[in-house]
Amino acid sequence: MKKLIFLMGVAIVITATNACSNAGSAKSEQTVSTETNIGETKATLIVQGSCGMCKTRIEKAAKSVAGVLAATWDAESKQLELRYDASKTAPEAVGKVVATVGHDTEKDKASDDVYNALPGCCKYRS
Ligand SMILES: [Cu+2]
Repeated sequence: MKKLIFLMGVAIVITATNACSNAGSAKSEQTVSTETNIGETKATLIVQGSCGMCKTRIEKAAKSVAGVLAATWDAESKQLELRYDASKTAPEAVGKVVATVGHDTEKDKASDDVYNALPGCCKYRS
């Protein structure tokens, strides 16, 4: 474990060193972070849900939003990982749509009517 932390430290130092040495010179080198490609941005939303049916419903709703390139929800972590075109949509807009199909997000809550209509296995509110 200590070795791993040490290696991570070394990696950070190397990254920092590269950033410095690149600053003045290599103009042709793109400084694209691992989180963002051109026209594609990543974000993670916390979305409440419980089962595989929830996963299908949440991902379908997220992908229905124009500009969303990929959406993957994990039942255990409750994380909805999004890849989207930031010029077309934003995570907040996706969260609103996900809430309309019955799943609470950090900012938007599903209406009681929609929530109560979910199948029993999908009830996540305690
Ligand atoms: Cu479910």
